[in-house]
Amino acid sequence: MITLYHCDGARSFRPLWMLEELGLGYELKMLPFPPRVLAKEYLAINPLGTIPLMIDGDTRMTESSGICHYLGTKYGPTPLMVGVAEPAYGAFLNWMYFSDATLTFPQTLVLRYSELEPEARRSPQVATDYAKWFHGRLRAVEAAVAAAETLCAGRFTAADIVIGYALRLAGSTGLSKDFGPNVRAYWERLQIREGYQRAIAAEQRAAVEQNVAPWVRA
Ligand SMILES: N[C@@H](CCC(=O)N[C@@H](CS)C(=O)NCC(=O)O)C(=O)O
Repeated sequence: MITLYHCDGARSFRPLWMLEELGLGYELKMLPFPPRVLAKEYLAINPLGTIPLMIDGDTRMTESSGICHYLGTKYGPTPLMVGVAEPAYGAFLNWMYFSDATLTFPQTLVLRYSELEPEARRSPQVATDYAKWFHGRLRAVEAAVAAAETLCAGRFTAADIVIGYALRLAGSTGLSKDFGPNVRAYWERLQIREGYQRAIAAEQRAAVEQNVAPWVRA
């Protein structure tokens, strides 16, 4: 059985959504955010203290987009993956890496320096600079979905899951208000997918069952 450690609304939502799209069985373990502070026992399982952590037999992974890639290749074949023989293979891989390194990273700086740090360490300058950086990087998505329903390969793939999560996060960092029209419409399309809605429901159900309160903003 695959085990996924998750916090409400965190990057671990990527593999959760992927698991739902694939229809795989899994155990979802909810933690309060940040686990490094509020669930210190978690450090014994994952010394990084970050989520996600996915355990599948002897395999342990902590990179959200990498876990989606792993699940798709290990438990496929599935149209969610783009194969090496397909023309969109390079574009697919680029979106997979872009999702966290380029599109989520600046958002974490916005979140950290506008909300997570104690008041004295907050920095409106950093938050503003990285919000601009995020919107600059988002231009790639705005262009990609200008004339297409999905990012690549002419179908919904794991690339849409990992980029879709960055758009979900933008909703909670206040950055989604400046989405361009194509990104806005694309994000609306993603949210009506049954797999997305099942993942949201699983997240909410697990939080209630495990009595883990959602993350409350300062
Ligand atoms: N590159 C990693 C980043 C993992 C990460 O930083 N996760 C955040 C939550 S979204 C976290 O655990 N933050 C709490 C902390 O750093 O203590 C990924 O894509 O999964």
